[in-house]
Amino acid sequence: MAAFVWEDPFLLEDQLTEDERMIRDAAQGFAQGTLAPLVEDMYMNEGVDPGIFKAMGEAGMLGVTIPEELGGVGASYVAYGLVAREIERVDSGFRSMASVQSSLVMHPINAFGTDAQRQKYLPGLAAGDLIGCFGLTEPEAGSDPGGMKTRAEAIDGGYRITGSKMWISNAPIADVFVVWAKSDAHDGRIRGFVLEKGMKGLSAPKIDGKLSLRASVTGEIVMQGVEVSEEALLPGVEGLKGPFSCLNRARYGISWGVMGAAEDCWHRAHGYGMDRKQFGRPLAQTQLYQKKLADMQTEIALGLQASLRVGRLIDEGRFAPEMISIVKRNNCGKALDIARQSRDMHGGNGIQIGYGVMRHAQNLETVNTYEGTHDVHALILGRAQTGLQAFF
Ligand code: TGC
Ligand code: FAD
Repeated sequence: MAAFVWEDPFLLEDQLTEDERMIRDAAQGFAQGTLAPLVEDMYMNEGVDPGIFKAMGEAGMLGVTIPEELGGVGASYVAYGLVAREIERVDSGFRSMASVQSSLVMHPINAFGTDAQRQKYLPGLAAGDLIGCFGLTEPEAGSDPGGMKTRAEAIDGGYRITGSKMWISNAPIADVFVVWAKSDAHDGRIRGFVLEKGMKGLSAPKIDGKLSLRASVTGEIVMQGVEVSEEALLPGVEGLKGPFSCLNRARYGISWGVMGAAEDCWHRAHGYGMDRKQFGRPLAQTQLYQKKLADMQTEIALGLQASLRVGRLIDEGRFAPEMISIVKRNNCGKALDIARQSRDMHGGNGIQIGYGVMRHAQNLETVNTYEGTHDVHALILGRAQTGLQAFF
């Protein structure tokens, strides 16, 4: 019989390769050493610091799955998930910055771009010298991106792009904008374009007043007849499968990331309950408190195991998007429940920034909503098992 490791009930550690453990250890060192000291100030003051991208780049946190010759790390999707878990253990906003850069900007340029686009953008994005954003959502097209209004009209030698994108992570500080538009030159099909900061007619105002994900800057993308040459088009994909295949990767990373945030909330609740005494004994010596810790441990162990399985299937080229819907939906919903529960278990102290748990809970409200809401992923899974479309 083996000893039970309460922090790692199914011995996830044993299931990782040596390379994966090395990348995870580097991510943990970076997240705890560089990001953790910044988080309270960034969160309280809605800090915006492009230098964080540079630090992430230097630490090898950007483009984990992108080939080394293009500046990336050339590692597995499991390694990418482990990095997301360590960064989000500190804050979902920091993970958001990194996963947009890696999965939503570097991936489409690598997978659907030309050699010239890869050489031009990927090394700078991997180093954090360039910051990227991904514009799919619009004010009137969120869960239903097929309803987008942004248009690319054909002009001599290129395109003129008009429209606006809403709720775009990194946009106010971005140098590189991957945007999706219906292209008149391609029978109205959705195409991807790479725009650059400073182009005439392009702006990205910051969205103020967020009560969640405050360490990650969010903005609009306003395109008033932005004229680009043919070189801005991502030639390798058309239709919604372009943005969705980027989302597959980002959603998968989120499924690991939120488990990192949940683990932080669980460990904080555990530590708090061991220290804090009421009625003459530690809170952790009460049945209700222990039941809550057991629930957290169970959901996290199951969630991590599921993400690891999906990661292995991605690495083997055997994944289906619905698998990712299961882990994105389950792990986000469970992490949000765990963060709210941990906040409650901390009593009054739980609302204080210094205890971290309410910040995680507020962040996870967003993570449960973006990249496909909890309910939209239920509809994807419902469609897969009934063959019946329930979106409309
Ligand atoms: P549907 O008819 O289902 O599909 C249209 C075409 O797309 C293909 N497809 C996929 N391809 C690859 N991967 C997937 N996951 C795919 N899902 C669909 C599909 O095969 C089809 O291809 P084709 O060749 O036949 O045209 O499209 P629909 O319009 O009915 O879609 C319904 C629905 C709800 C599934 C979809 O619209 C959806 O997922 N909505 C959620 C929107 C969303 O996730 N937005 C995310 C915006 S980005 C973001 O939030 C970033 S936050 C990042 C951060 O800060 O960390
Ligand atoms: P809606 O689609 O209007 O949904 C509202 C509610 O209705 C939800 O509960 C939803 O589940 C429900 N609903 C919708 N359709 C149905 C249906 N058919 N049946 C039943 N219920 C339904 N987008 C980007 O493109 N790039 C980014 O970088 C990005 N970053 C973001 C950062 C933040 C901080 C936030 C908050 C959002 C970000 N988003 C980004 C946008 C995000 O993806 C959308 O908010 C999300 O897809 C939901 O769209 P919506 O907000 O328009 O909500």
